[in-house]
Amino acid sequence: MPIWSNVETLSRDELRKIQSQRLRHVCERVYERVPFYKKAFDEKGIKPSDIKSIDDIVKLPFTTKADLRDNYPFNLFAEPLSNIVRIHASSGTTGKPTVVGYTRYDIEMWAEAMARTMSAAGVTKYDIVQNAYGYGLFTGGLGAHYGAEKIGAAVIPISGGQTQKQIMLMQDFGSTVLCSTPSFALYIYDEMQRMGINPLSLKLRVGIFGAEPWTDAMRKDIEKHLNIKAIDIYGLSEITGPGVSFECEEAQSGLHVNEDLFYPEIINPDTGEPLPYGEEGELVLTTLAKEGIPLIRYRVKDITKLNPEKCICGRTFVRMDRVRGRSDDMLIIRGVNVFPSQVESVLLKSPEIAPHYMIIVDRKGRLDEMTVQVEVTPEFAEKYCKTMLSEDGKKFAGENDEMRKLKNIAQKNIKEIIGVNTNIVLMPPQTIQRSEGKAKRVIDNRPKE
Ligand code: DLL
Repeated sequence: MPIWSNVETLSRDELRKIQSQRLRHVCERVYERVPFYKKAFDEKGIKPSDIKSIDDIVKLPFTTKADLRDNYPFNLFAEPLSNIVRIHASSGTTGKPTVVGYTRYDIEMWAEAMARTMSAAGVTKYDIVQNAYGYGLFTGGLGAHYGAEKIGAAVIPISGGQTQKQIMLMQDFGSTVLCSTPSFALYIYDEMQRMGINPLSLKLRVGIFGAEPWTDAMRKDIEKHLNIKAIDIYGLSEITGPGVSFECEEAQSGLHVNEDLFYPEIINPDTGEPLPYGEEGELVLTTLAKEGIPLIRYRVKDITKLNPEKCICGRTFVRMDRVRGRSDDMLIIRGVNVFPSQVESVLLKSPEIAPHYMIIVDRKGRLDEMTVQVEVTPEFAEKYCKTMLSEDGKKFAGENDEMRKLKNIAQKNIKEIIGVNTNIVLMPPQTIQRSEGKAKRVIDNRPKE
C-alpha cells in the first residue's frame, strides 16, 4: 500500500529536527498564551529558551486530566474563541467532561493524521467506509469521517447503534470498510447470525477498530467471523482524537505513532521518571503541532511500551504496543494487578469461549473475589448445553462434564498466567450485555475506600 505522507518514512535524524523545532515553538506559544503553562514553567524554573532540542522535553512539567478539569472549559486554550472552529469533549466517570478546541489548522492536521491512519489500513478512494463510530462530542465519528474524506473514500456517516440498519447498508451499499469499536463489530456479527446473513456475502474487507482495549485473541475472532482484516487504531480526545497511532496492514504489529504531530514518552507511573524504549509504563504525549489546545507532556494513563525498530511497511515512526488498558482500569485483586484485557486473552485461548465477558469484583469479609461471567460459543452451547438451560434461557441451571472441563481450564489458566483465583461462570450465548460504543467489562462492587 502506498504510504500517505513522506513524513512517515523520514530518517530518525530528519524527524528529530522537525520535532525539536516544533517543540521549541509550542513551548513559546503556551508560555506566552496560557497562564497555566506560564506558571507551571516558572515553578520549574524553565524558560522556553531553555528548550533547544526534543531531548529537553524531560525538563518540562507534566499536564494531567485534573489540570484540564481545573481549567474547565476553555482556560487551557491557546487561541481566542474566534479562532476555534470545533469543540469536542470526553465524558469522564466523575464530574465535568474534558473539553478540547480545534482551530481550522487543527482540523486539517487531524484529518491528515487520520488519512495516514486509514491509508495504513489499506483504505483508498475506491472504498466505501461505513463509519459506525459515534458522531457528537466523542471524537471517533468526525475523526474517522474527515480522514476517510481526505483520502477520497465515500463515507457513510451512520454513527453508532442501529445494528440492523448497519447490516442493511453493508449489503445494499457494498461497504468495504467498517469503522467502529471492536465490541460493536462483534455485536454486528451477532446480529448477522440472528438475521441469517453470511458475512462472506458482504464486500467488507477491513475493520478500523479502536477507542477501547482489545486483544490479539479478539482480533483473530473478529477477523475469522467477519472475514476481514482488523486494524487497531488509537487516540484520545485530549490529544486530538483517533489518529495518534495506528497499525499498518502489512505488519499488524504495534501502532505507528504520528511522531511529527504527537511526541510519545513512557514514564514510570509512580516516580514520573522517563523509561527507555522497550520498557512498559505510562504513556505521555506532547502535541507538537496543535494550535487550539496544545498539551505539554500529557499523562495519558494508558499502559504501553515503545519500539523504535523500522517496520516492514517502511514507516520509521516508533511503534507503541497495543494498549493493555488504562492504569485507572487496572483492578487490584488481593494485591495482584489485573487488566481486563489480560483476562480476555486468557479466556480466548479456549475456542469454545466467545469474546463476551463481564468481570465482577466483590468483597467477602476482607477478601476480594473475582467472578468472570463468560459466554460459550453457540456451537458449544448447541452441542453440550442444551439440556442445561434455565427456564428463562438466561443462565445455565446446571453443569455437565464438558462444561466443568471448560470452566476448570479457564480458571487454571487465569491462575497460572495472571496469578489470581477466579470463579468462572459459563453463560449461554447472547446473555452478556452488548455495547454499541465502548464496552463495559467490569462491575466493581467493593466498597470505595
Ligand atoms: O476513544 C478516540 C478514539 C476514537 C480512538 C476512535 C480510536 C478510535 P476518548 O473517548 O477520549 O477518545 O478515549 C481515549 O480510550 O486513553 C484509551 O484508554 C482508550 N483507547 C482508545 N483507543 C484505544 C485502543 C477515543 N486502540 C481512551 N486500544 C484512551 C486501547 C484505547 N485503548
